[in-house]
Amino acid sequence: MTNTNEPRKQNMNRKFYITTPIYYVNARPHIGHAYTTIACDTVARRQRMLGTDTFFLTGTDEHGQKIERAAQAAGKTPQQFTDEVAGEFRALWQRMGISNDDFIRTTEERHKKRMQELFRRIRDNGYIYKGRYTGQYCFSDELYVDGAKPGDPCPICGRPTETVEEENYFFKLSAFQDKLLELYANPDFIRPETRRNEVISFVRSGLRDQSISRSTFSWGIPVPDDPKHVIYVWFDALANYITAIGFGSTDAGEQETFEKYWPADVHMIGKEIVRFHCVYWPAFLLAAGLPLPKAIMAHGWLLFEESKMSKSRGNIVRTETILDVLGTDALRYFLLREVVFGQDGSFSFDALVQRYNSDLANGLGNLASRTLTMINRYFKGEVPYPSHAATRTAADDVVREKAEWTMSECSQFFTDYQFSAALESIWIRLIATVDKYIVENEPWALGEKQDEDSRSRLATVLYTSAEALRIATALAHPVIPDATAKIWVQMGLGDIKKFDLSTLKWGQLHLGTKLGNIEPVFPRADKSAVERMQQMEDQQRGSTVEEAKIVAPQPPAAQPAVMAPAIPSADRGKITIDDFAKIELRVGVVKVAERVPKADKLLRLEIDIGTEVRQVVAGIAEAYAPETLVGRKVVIVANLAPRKLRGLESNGMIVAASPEGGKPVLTGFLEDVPVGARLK
Ligand code: ME8
Repeated sequence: MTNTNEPRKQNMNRKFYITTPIYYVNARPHIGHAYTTIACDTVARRQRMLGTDTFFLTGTDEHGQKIERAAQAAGKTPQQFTDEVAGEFRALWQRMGISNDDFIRTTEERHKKRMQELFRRIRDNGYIYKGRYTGQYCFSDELYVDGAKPGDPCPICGRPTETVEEENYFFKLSAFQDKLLELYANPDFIRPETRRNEVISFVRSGLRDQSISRSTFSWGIPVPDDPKHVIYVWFDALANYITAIGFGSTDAGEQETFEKYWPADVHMIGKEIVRFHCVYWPAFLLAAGLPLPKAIMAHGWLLFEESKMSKSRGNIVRTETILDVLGTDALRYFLLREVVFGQDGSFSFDALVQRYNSDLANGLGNLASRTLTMINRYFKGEVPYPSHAATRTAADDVVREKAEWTMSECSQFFTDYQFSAALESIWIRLIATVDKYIVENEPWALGEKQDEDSRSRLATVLYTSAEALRIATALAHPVIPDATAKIWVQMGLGDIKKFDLSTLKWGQLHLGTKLGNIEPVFPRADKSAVERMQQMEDQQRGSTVEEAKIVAPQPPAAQPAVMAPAIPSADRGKITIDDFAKIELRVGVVKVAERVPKADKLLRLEIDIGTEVRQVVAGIAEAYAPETLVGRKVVIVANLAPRKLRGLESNGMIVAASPEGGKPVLTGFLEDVPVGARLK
């Protein structure tokens, strides 16, 4: 269990169970993963603040052929490999202060046993049978692609599917078509509506039984009583939502936990895995006779350089870069404010820094520091109270009304997972109003005067501002927990986690509350922040460009890799000659070389490889001046999927040795070699 130190409140008669997808461990975490986790963490924190008994689950999806292949490519056993990457996810969430109550790994014994129990239950209920599967499969998405022909692309990622032919266990998905359609009649079950409509039309078009086991590799959970088969990774993964909270356990306490929290109140997911969650998962549960989750909320994709951020496209942004430069709250605020939850949204460092400065440094941060500093200066650090009714003005009431309005609409927006609208309400309706109020009422001018009316008016203005600040801080706490906790302490209010959000109303700030030490919570970021983050990311990507290491082989287009003979365990981590043959290394000659603006490490090259001239962006600028490269022969990986670096498409990878701690050294030949020659 992690981060269970949230104080629980008295009013715990309601429960809330929320989950993230469990992330594949073939790739290091990036801000796409952080996005869903942050959204769930925000909801969980808000529920806890409202006094709800909340359980927040995340974890890692560690079985299946994709992971087995990634481990092989890294020269590790699957267990070593999954231990490492799962550790990175866990460490990142801890660093970010994610308040998950548990972290499930599908390779844990508790999950394996309970998953097998679910399989048995469904089989005993008559919904599993043995058959033969011949068809197309996408290894990247671990997806059976019904109706596809050999070589057809995967509908999710677009990679070529592979032909799979094997004896499998099948799940009678076709038996659940009507029940599923009945379920979707509830408009809250799948959100947003676009996703709901897609699912309805998919199910209406007819459901085919689903293969739920594989028998040509072994990295998975054995099928009970037939260990030649391993359970299909998606079936295994979906079950985490119940195994983690005690389904199938023999322990009475764990059974109680399951009874208490299941069904989930919401499974939060990205839109590409809607079908698994809205069709297969409810059908599995129906087949097992278990209650169904109450809602599935699918958000859109974070895009970077115009396409979905993902490892395979090579356009990921690492979370750590943003944490190092701006901190967790900045990332949380940006993602939830900038992207309309449910729709796709672009990420850029420029937009991140701009939001940070305008909304956090100049917005909430500035409101807190100027209000509290003036209370310190003019009232010896104690919250003043408006004493004379005669000095009150309509402007004070406007602030109060806006605060009340914000509290009420925010609550609805958060309940509907409209994070961006909730934050807009806090910032535009409330914080901007108070800022204007302060400017118009000039407390600094009132502070210079000693007459009783001016003192009274000053007290009113500062009380009103501080009270609005307190309300904005409480409402924003689930989104930006660190900074708001600090402001709360600076306001003399103690531990914000102990505050019961359900009681929030205007006027709770007590006269005479003694302020704490005042320090800025969001120091302004200067222009170099964007460059620093970009450089940190370029270095990461540059290093993968520079390294002459052979990357994990992608599955071949038509050849069924599952039919290939298994690699003996002593040779795990090695690749076969066929794997090597998939990498097309060719001799090219550099025609054009120039620096990439604002990227110290990158050069843009045009390389003639005999049949065409390719643009390649290479991280070798610190080792080679562009003019020394023109006319030089180099080796490039010619069949690497294109990717974008600094907005430039890179079509191939230049091969270089990367001495430890030194600069990259390009490969070359002692004899003359014709352009286009292949290295084999
Ligand atoms: O699909 N934008 O794992 P996964 C927004 N193991 N969200 C993104 C994103 C992006 N660019 N990239 C990733 C799997 N995500 C399965 C899930 S659940 C039983 C099994 C987030 O590692 C988003 O939540 O590919 C997406 O659904 C999830 O990470 C996919 O993670």
